Amino acid sequence: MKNLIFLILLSFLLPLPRAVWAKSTKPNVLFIAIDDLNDWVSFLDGHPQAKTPHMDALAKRGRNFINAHCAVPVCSASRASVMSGIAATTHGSYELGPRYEQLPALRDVPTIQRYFKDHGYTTLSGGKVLHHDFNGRLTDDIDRSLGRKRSPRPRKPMSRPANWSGAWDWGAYPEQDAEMADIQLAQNAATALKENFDKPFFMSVGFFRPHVPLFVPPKWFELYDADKVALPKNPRTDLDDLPKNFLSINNYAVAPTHAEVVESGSQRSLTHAYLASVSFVDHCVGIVLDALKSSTHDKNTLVVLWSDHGFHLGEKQHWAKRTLWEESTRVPLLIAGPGIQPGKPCKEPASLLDLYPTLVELCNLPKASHLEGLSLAPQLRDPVQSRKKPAITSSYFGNHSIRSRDWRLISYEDGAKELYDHRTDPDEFHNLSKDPNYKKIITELSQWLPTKASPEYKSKSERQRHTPRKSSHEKK
Ligand SMILES: [Ca+2]
Ligand SMILES: [Ca+2]
Repeated sequence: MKNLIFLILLSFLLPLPRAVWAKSTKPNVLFIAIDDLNDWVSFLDGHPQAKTPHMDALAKRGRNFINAHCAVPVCSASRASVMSGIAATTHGSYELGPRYEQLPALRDVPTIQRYFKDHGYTTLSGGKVLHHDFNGRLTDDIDRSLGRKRSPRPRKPMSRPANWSGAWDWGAYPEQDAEMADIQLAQNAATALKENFDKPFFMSVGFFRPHVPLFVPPKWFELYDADKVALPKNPRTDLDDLPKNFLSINNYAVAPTHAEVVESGSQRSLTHAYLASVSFVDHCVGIVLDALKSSTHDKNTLVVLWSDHGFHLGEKQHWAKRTLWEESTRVPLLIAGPGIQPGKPCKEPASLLDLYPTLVELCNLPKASHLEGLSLAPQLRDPVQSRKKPAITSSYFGNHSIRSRDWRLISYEDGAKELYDHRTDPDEFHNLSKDPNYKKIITELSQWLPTKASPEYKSKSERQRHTPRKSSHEKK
C-alpha cells in the first residue's frame, strides 16, 4: 500500500512526457495553399454558381475571413510575403521573380515552415508553396525547388487562339483525375496524415489549379452548364472614372487582353473552365481534409487555407492578376481547428502577411521580431473584434491599395487615387476619389500608405527575361 501511495505521489511530481506536453500546447498545422483562386467559392460571394462543398464545410467549422487580401497580387511575390511575413515594400519583389533566396532583404529571414522546423516541428511540404518548380511529393527538404512535375497537357493547343501565350489554354483534359498532379499531391498528403509523428507537424500542401492552363478532367466541366454560366458584371463605362495612369501597372502581363478574349468568343468557355478548375481543386482539398478527419490528428490540427491572390475574368476589362482592385487582391482565407469556435464570417480586414504571426501565436512559439503582419488571434476568438490596421496590397513600386472594413483606397505612383465604398459598391464601379465629400476618409486611409518602399529588386536574369508588353487596356 505504501508503495502504491508513493507511486501515485511520484506521478504528480514527475514532468509529463515531452510528447504529451507538446501535443497539448503545440497543435499541428495543415497549411493549404491554392494558386490563383479568387473569390469564386461558395463561402464567398464572388460567383453565384461556384460549387465548392469541401471548402464550404471548412469555412463553417472555423473562421471565414471574407475581407482577406494578398500583400502582392502576383504568385512569387505574394508567396515571398506569406512565407516571410514581410511586405513587398520591404523585400522588393513585385513580380514572378526573383526567388525568395535571391532577395537580399530575406537572406536571413526564415520562411514560416523553416521557423516551425527550427522550433521543434516536423515539417513536410509538397506542391506549389514557395517556388514554381514543384512536384506532388511531400518532403522535409523544405524551401527548395525540387524539379517540376505537372499534370499532362494535350499535344496540340485545345482551345486557345494561335497568337495567345501557351499557358492560356483550357479544356476537358486529361480523362481521369488520377493523372492530375494535384490529385497525386492530395493523395500523398492523405497518406502522410495517416502516420504518427513524435513531434507536432507543419505540413504545407500547395495546389496548382485554378492557375492556367485550365485543364481538368471532363467531370468537372460537366458540373456546370456552359450555356448558363454567369459572366461577371462589366459595365462598358466602368473605366471612364479611372485615373490615366492606372494602366502602367499591367506591364509584363502574359494574359490575353479583354478585347482578345471577347473577339475570339472565349469569355464564356474560359469562365466555364475556371469554375471547373475551382471545383476540381475543391475536390483535392476534400481528399486532404477527409484524411485529416479520419486520422488521429484531427482534434489537434489547425487547418489554414489560402490563395496567393485573386483573379480577374473580365472585370474592369482585365484578365488575370496584378491590379489593385478587389478581383486581384481578395483571397479565400479560412482557419479552423482546436480553440477556434465556428462563428460568423469575419468582415474585418485581414492580410496574408498575418498568417505567420497568427500561427506563431496559436502554436505558442516565441515571437519572431521580423514580422510585419498582425496576429488574427483576436478575430479567431471573436469574429466581430475590430481591427484598426487595414489590409495593404502593393503592386509594382509605388502603387498601393488600402482595404479597410468598408473602403478601398488605391494610390498610384504618380499620386492619382481611386476610392470605393464597399458598403454600397462591392463591385468597385464608382470611383469617389474626386468627390470632396470623401476628402476626410481619403486622408484617414492615406495614413496607412507606405512612406518608405524598397525599389523593385531584380536579379540580372530577371531584368533580361521580362520585356514589358503593353497593358490590356492600352492595346485596345
Ligand atoms: Ca498565383
Ligand atoms: Ca468605374
